[in-house]
Amino acid sequence: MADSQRIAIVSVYDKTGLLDLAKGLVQQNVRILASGGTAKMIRESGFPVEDISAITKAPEMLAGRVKTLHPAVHAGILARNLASDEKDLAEQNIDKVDYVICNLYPFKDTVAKINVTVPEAVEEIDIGGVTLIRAAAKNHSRVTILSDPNDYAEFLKELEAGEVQESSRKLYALKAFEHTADYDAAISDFFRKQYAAEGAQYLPLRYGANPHQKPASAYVKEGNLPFKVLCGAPGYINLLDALNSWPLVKELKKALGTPAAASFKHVSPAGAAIGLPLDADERKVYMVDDIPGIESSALAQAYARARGADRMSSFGDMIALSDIVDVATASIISKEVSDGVIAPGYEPAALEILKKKKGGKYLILQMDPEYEPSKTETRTVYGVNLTQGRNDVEISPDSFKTIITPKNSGQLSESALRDLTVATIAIKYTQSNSVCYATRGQVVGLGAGQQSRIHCTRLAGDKADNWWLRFHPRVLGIKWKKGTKRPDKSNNIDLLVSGELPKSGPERETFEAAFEEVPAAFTEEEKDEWMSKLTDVVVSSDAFVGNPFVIRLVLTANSSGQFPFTDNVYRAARSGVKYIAAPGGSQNDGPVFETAEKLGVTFVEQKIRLFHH
Ligand code: 93A
Repeated sequence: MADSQRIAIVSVYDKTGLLDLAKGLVQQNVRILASGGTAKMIRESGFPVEDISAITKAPEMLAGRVKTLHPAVHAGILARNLASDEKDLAEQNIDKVDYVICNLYPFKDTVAKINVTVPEAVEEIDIGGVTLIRAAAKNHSRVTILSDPNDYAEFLKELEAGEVQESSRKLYALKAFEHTADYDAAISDFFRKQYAAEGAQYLPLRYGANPHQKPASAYVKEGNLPFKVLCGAPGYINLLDALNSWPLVKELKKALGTPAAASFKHVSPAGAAIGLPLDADERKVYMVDDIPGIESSALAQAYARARGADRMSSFGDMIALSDIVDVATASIISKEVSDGVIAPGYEPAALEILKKKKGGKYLILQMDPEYEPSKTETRTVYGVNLTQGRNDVEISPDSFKTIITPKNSGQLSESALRDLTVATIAIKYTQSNSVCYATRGQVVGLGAGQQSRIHCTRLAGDKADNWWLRFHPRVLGIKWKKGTKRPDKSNNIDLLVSGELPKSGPERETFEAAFEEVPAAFTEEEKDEWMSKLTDVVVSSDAFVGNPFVIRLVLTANSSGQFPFTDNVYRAARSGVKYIAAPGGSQNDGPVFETAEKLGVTFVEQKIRLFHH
């Protein structure tokens, strides 16, 4: 064999374009060595080809399980242009391989067949081909690896022109590594479903976000899932809620040192709170005045507040609790319509209470409190992988040190720092845009997922107003008809305080039927008068409140010389807001700060943008 003759190893399952490739290689005087079926097809077409055994001196064995696995092949591929490698090859009489053309057994197609067995799948696990591809890709500084028949034509063009360029070899190597990685992922995916302990590393789900979105599952690639299912069967959205609400309560507890709770719906909090004692009105408004032991359970107080913030939105919630669940907390949950709970543990009696919910199907997840997710996260959207560093920024009372207005003011009060921490950690786990109003250690209004910030501010502000109107003596004094259920009470109170109550018609009649004495609708004056009593509310925003100034200024700056779109500050102030925390840096900062100053609102620059999707 002349030293100069280049060698190609060809071993392809998908034989598309094989004969054109062989023809091109022959024209360039490349020696072709091929595995059984590949060699046969080339030979039958009249092109010169040798079997791999010409260099291995060993036949294909084990019904094809060993075809190319041999030092004569792999040393030929892996050898570098180093004297020591050349010496090793010469001692073993092995020639260098220049080109490897290989594609793999169709594992994915095989396992996609209905009722495929493990032995059938096993036979489709390509070993030798993967080894060829990885070896050639590893040594791409010298060797060209073609793993995709679509690349043959371009490869031959380069070959005809002289030699395959380094830049091409690099791209082919990348493609080869992606190919084997994808292949291995398909194999582990198949065996995870077959062999992984169900509920430990892998959890099949009935369906995804909607019943037609099948199959669905939750899994980790290493170790076990960080939670155990103690009762019920989680749905896809339950897990989205659980895995967003758990870090919220964990961070809240870490930041403020108090048990924390969150009530989630559709991957945003309806409420979140820390455990602060409840006064008599709060116990009534949050419908927990009959819960034994609540006065001594900070966790129960936290959930009462989280659930009480927006009872309409919390209907059917996924609950996250930072601490071991006690009987008082479980007793509140047992009375509410809820889908599930995630917590680091459960007292036995509390677990018994929860297991009785929903006819024994209530979802109870036990979270490993020590679990730390990896620093990067990846998701696939419409077939495209998106990857980012996890948002592991820590929010604490120290995050609110940069006070912009009023100028020369001292440190914020402890309660302001506490509430800003609650509101800001809540928005860290809220679908953007988001704006959160908080007071008394709890969320009282949260605007999530609005494309316009002012709509978030209004939505959250309206919710905060509704929350506060629920403390109005007229609401506290409501006399319900006997047998009125908790959700109906919440709905009717919401109709009353939101101003959505129709004057007449069937909805009005249903409303009236719930009461012993029908409460009068609130007049605007009554509302205003009551709202004026709400003070010391804080607001946190996940991004600039003055954004996007430039576009708006150009389009709509008014002739009075006043800057418009300080609207967020004006709206917040109407709901008793005394503190606003938001990232600064918008070109509209100046007017926003001036407006805050004018309205007696303390503006704190919280420097980190907290978009969440
Ligand atoms: O069973 S294998 O893993 N053992 C091997 O040594 C081996 N070498 C190449 N399968 C092996 N191959 C694969 O055979 C290639 O990846 C290719 O998909 C297929 C080509 O076989 P044939 O040339 O006999 O059609």
